[in-house]
Amino acid sequence: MARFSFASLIGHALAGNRRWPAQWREAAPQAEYDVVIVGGGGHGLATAYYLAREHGVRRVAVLEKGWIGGGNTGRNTTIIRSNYLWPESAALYEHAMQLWQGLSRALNYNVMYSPRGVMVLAHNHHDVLVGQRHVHANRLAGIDNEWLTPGQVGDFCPILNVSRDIRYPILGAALQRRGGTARHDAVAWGFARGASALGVDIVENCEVVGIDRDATGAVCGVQTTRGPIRAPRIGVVAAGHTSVVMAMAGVRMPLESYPLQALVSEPVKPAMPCVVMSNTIHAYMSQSDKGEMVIGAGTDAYNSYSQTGALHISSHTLEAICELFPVVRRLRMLRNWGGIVDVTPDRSPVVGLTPVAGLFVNCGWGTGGFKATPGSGHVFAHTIATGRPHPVNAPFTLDRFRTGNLIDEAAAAAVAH
Ligand code: FAD
Ligand code: PYC
Repeated sequence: MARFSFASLIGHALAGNRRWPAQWREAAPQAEYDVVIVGGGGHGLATAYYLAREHGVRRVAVLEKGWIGGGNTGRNTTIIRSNYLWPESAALYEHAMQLWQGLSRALNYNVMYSPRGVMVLAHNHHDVLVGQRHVHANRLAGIDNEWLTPGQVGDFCPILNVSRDIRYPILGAALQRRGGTARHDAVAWGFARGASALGVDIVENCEVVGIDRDATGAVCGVQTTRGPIRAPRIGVVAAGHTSVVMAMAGVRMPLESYPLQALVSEPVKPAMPCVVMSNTIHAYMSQSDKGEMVIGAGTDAYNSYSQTGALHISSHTLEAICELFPVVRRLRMLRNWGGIVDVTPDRSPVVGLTPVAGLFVNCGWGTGGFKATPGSGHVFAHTIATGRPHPVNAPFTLDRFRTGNLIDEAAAAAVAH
């Protein structure tokens, strides 16, 4: 019988969702599993789903300290795109893009994937050069991306102010037409329901507070607020808190945590046909299916674990948004919140093995991991099930910070620079 935890319902209410959560089976923790996943965000749930579906590993527990999807998964601005610069990243995000296209059907759950086009604006000569370089690199890698003149930008998004005499004039834009959005909480619920139906235990209100290692140094279980659990394989997918969890196994991570915030307006009739991003001025906008303008800001300047964010950051974003989209000036903002993102030195994720046997890590997605959710779960499940990386995540090792094989995506990673 399906049961819903009180925390789930409160969480959904706080997040402003009026729809009842999907029917996954919330389980009590067992004493032993084949795999424990630490973190019930989209990436952790997707990993569990693909472990069960593609690798037949069904004695899996997803341990979540709060409610599923209550971390960055339920707090992001839902932009999906694969227009990253380097071939390794383009392959990773394109792998996810391919899965997004059939995800609702695969999960039998509408994740509301909407490829309405993502436009990245250029406001100065440097932006134009960087944007055009991305367009060329993407096309060489077989990924759609095209350069638009200011006039074409205005045609694609009529509510944008393309006048030359504004503070942040638009000199052109890169457009990925297959880019778009999906409904974030539906992604968590869809993967949770799919995993649960395959026998995965999803345990909410269960914080991992320790990682146990045996005499050989390999992991052998976790300590949680709901008791100890034995498992020979542990996947850490705890965005924002990865360093804290990995330290429990004695592994030091090259990560910094920052608050990143977003806002939504009161709902209005459809006015915004696409997604518009401005990396230079840290302002992003799309319109949700409920009618809210979904607006994203930049990261705070200082490290923190606070799920809010500094007021001057969102004020700056709203000033820029009002100049770019004069039509929204009189809209009232309904909600403002923050998430905690963990950022690596090269702004690319780490998905793979660790120096500790049986311990795997998936982290460092920074400000841009929502778009990767299905692809990340898919390749991480492969890595955990086989003990080897999938070809797509093979370059995203922890070891690259020792060898120097960095994948520098600072210019493509939206707000993480
Ligand atoms: P999360 O959803 O954060 O899940 C990690 C889970 O681990 C959490 O639920 C947490 O409670 C749990 N956890 C932590 N510690 C423990 C523990 N000790 N024990 C048990 N559980 C634990 N990405 C995009 O691609 N496009 C965007 O437009 C975009 N916009 C963003 C806007 C904002 C405001 C924010 C904050 C992020 C944005 N992102 C975006 C980034 C994206 O949200 C994240 O990269 C992605 O959701 C990470 O998913 P996850 O499943 O790894 O993490
Ligand atoms: O990764 O596209 C992105 C993004 C936009 C805003 C935050 N992240």
